[in-house]
Amino acid sequence: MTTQPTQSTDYDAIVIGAGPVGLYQLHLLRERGLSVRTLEAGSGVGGAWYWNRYPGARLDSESYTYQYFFNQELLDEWSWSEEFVTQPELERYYNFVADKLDLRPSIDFDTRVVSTVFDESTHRWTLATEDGRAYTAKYVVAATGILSVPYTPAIEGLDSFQGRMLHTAVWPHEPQSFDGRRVAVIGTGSTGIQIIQALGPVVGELTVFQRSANWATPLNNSPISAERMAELRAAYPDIRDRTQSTSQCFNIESLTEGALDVSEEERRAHFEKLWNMPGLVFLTHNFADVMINEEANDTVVAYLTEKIKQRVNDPEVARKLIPDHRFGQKRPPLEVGYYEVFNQDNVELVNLGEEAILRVTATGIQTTERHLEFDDIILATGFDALAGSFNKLGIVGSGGVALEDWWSDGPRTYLGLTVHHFPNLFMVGPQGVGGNFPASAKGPVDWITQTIADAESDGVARIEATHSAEQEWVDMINATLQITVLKDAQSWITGHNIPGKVKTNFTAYLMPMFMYKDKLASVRANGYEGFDRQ
Ligand code: N01
Repeated sequence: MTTQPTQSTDYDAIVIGAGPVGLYQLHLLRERGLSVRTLEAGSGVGGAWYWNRYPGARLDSESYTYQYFFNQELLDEWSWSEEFVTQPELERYYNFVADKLDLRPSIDFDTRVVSTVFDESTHRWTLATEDGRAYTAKYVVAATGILSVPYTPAIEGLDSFQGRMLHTAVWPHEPQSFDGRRVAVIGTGSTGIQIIQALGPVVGELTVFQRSANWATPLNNSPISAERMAELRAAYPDIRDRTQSTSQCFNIESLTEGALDVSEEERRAHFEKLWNMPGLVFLTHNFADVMINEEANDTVVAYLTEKIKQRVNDPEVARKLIPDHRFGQKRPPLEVGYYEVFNQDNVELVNLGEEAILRVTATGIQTTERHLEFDDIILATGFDALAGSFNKLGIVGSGGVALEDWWSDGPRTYLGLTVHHFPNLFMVGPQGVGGNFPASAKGPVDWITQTIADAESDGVARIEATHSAEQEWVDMINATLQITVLKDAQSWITGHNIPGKVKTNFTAYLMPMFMYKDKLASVRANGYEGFDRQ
């Protein structure tokens, strides 16, 4: 559904993006009585869950931990069909929320922001859209998501392919059949793994081009019966509290003891338990030291290596599927029968480290060894993550400073929400929110709302992070990285997925989320410490 702007294009606040974070932000600011407009590039709500509609797209947080908890009617009237629901159900959920809260009249769909410029004399932002419209607002909240700019690698000849070429992050709305077809999938991150296991049983032939293997662990999904749904509903207050008090905003916490503090038998018993539990538990319910102690991490790696070898029939294929990075250095995907797909006669795994892609041709892919013919090539090659989502908005702040230039050494933020030189601009961006994203974003979005409300009631024309507060935050982010196994990670979180993107400043807040929320509260309690308010 498309809503064209019909009224004034001057607002108190503009929210960019109608995904899980943007919808909540729009609702809160509207409730505070501000005039708010949301600008959304897609034709519908849901953000990531609007765009990523490839076969097999599914949550890896428990559905009922990913939902909104702030509104009782939403909780009462929505039921989940599975522990981890698929994209269509989640897209329906965000449509249900948008209708229930009557958000749609405040959203301009098919509206892609291409420039966001601060006016020093009025302290207001002017936003321009791809189709030439303009909006002005005192405040801008960029809720564009951290994984929203699809990345297409510069492979020679990509445009010359005469078959069907698809990118998972901009998947067509029309049903796509793969029955009996010869399909290539490039990329084996969370997305690639989900689509490979979904297509494995239906395609004629499947060739998987893998640059890096991944430590995928079982999703252990199950349907939610009426009885289970009733139990969950009764437990919602506890679930809500846990998602607001655990390190990663999941429903579960890490152990307190380290992997090396227990006997080998106890360690193995815990790993077996995790193997049979639903969800991201190898990250969220593992020993306390797995992400900070390489020896502890090695014990997880050894356990998961054994599992891959047990599940893949051909030892040579199993060897290719065993990653050469530490557990958790890339976000671990969850799988349902992924490894067994490679036991099928019609599936081939091409390890790009041993057989590189030279070019795409009109009929297929030329590697260093041979030419392979395909009907379809699927790019599951991920995103220009984190900074990429914000650099795309053409943000130019105070003194004509462009965000892209200010971030030439990587993201610089204060609290993962604001940037020096960019007054009255908030973003749910790098160096802040993480883990179970909507749950983790709740506190920061509440904080942004309160900060704007306080600025309004205090008669503040502009609020801007100071340079020193920002530098301190960046230093803390970079120092924290050094104590974790992520320090030599190669992933979208470090920019290694894209040639030339790796920068000095790290992108993620790695401390427990409850500490982050405490920090936000103390900044406000101390009169917006670290901000210049005029
Ligand atoms: O993207 P990715 P994603 N030639 O960057 C490969 C979330 N998510 O869309 O690892 C060949 O992880 C690249 O190789 P390498 C989740 O947070 C959640 O899969 O860079 N291959 C990699 O294998 C996730 O982490 C769900 O060496 C190339 C793949 O493409 C994040 O989104 C589902 C290449 C990209 O993997 C991103 O996941 C899906 C090239 N030139 C995603 N360039 C849930 O379950 C890149 N690759 C909720």
